[in-house]
Amino acid sequence: MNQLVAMPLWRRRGPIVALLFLIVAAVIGYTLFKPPAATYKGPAMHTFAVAVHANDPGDQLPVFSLQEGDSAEILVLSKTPGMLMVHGFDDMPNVTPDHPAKFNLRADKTGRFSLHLHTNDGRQIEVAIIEIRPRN
Ligand SMILES: [Cu+2]
Repeated sequence: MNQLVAMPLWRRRGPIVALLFLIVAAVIGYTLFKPPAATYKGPAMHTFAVAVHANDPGDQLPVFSLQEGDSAEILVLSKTPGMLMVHGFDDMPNVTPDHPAKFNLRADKTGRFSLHLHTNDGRQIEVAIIEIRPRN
């Protein structure tokens, strides 16, 4: 008599069952212990937009937050003509009521900086705060 026929079904299928068990164990193990999804932590490019308006001391200004190494392009609209400035950064674009400005910034230093408008008639108007945090 054939010995295989005499064996119980689970013994004849032993290698297949073992393989299935290993596959199921691998899937469960991967599901339980898979590493967290990778998150990009490198420099980022940000775009912001703000409208200039005369403000009083104590008024809340918008805060644009960056991390060191990031870049930002800030679209600025103004009814008052003048030159935009952030002390310590190179870009100083002119803005007029007809031509919004794009202020470009590379966050190569950290701290809180004032984006302000030097108006053509000699005033200074605070526009926004740029906050650059150290990269972890
Ligand atoms: Cu200035």
